Amino acid sequence: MGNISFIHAADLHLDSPMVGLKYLPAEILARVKESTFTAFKKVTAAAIEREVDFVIIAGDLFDGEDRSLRAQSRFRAEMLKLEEKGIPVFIVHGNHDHLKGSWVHMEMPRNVHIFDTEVECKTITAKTGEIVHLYGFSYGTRHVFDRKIDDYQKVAGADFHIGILHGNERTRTDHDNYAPFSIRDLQEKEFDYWALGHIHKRAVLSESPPVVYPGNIQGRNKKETGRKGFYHVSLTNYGSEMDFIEASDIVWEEASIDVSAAVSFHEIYQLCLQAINQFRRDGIGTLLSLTLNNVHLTDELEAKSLDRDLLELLLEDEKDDQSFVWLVNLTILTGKQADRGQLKLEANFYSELFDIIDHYQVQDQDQALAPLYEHSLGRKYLTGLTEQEKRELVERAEKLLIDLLYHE
Ligand SMILES: [Mn+2]
Repeated sequence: MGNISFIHAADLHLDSPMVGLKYLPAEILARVKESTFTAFKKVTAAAIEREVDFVIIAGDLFDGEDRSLRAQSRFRAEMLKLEEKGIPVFIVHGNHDHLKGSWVHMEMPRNVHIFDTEVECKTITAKTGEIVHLYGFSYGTRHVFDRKIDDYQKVAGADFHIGILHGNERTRTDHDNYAPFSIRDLQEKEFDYWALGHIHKRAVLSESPPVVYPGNIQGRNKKETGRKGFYHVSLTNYGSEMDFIEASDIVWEEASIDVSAAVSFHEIYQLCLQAINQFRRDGIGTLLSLTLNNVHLTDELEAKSLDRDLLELLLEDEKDDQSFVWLVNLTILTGKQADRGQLKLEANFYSELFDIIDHYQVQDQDQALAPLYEHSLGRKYLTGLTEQEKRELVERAEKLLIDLLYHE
């Protein structure tokens, strides 16, 4: 019985602009901006080292529909490395890099096979002589809401059948419902593997056959936490084996620590250092959001230093460290952090408050920020906030409010 092995990656988002990070020190910012490429190099290096039969990339190779030339040329360089080793690459384009976008076209080497906008079947013969059918389609436009899954039809004559699909498993309501499908839809096709893309959080939706979102290869913001990477998959006639390989060069993390036992600035500082060092990993950069809960310093001078000096102190030696842990957020809370449900039970007032927060509109926020953004000096130096930054502002405001209100 033969077996085949391949790499399944998705959502490379090459040259992602990494918005909202301009305040990072130059060395770290440069590393973050390079990180999607660094991560992708790990994908191709693994393909070569593990001598796989082929590589699948399940959509969103490029972050923008204009596919920067820088991103294309660096992607092409990686493809050439694979061509030299005789490794074919099968690609579908997703909602981010759909085919209607306008970009300066850069020719890819012959080992690169790109699926067209209608579902089609491509054939490859593995090193062991096994014949593999791969099925997939690329997004012709940004918004594809059709049930493309209905167009996937098994074509006889292969030892293995692999579906490639950039789309949304329909219960995942927090994502755009592109090319929706259910797990049952996929299982009914009786393929041997489903290589999915679109959802950036890694998830194995089914084991047999494997239905897999590998997640993106490099986190792009603080919502995309944890180690990111791709799968090395082996299929035999008896089943499958999957090996997750980390690709991320920069990892986003979040943590909160209870500092109620600390009685001095120095003790809190030590606890922070401890937390930071727990995240330090050799050769990997970490961007950490840290929350301190139950801060109670009675000495006024020490308490003031928390706001004024702690962050700066914690960042001091990080920028020169290859394995840095950089605090992108330090939230200092004095009260207990109770959750919404618990607070609502305690007083009606909280239900009302959360209602107001949930219905807080963009125009309210713009109005609140107007004195800053319409100030003659402010206007000159400030760039607008992204949707995500606006949401974060509201989240942080909620935390602060609760902290102040809930103070014992
Ligand atoms: Mn994506």
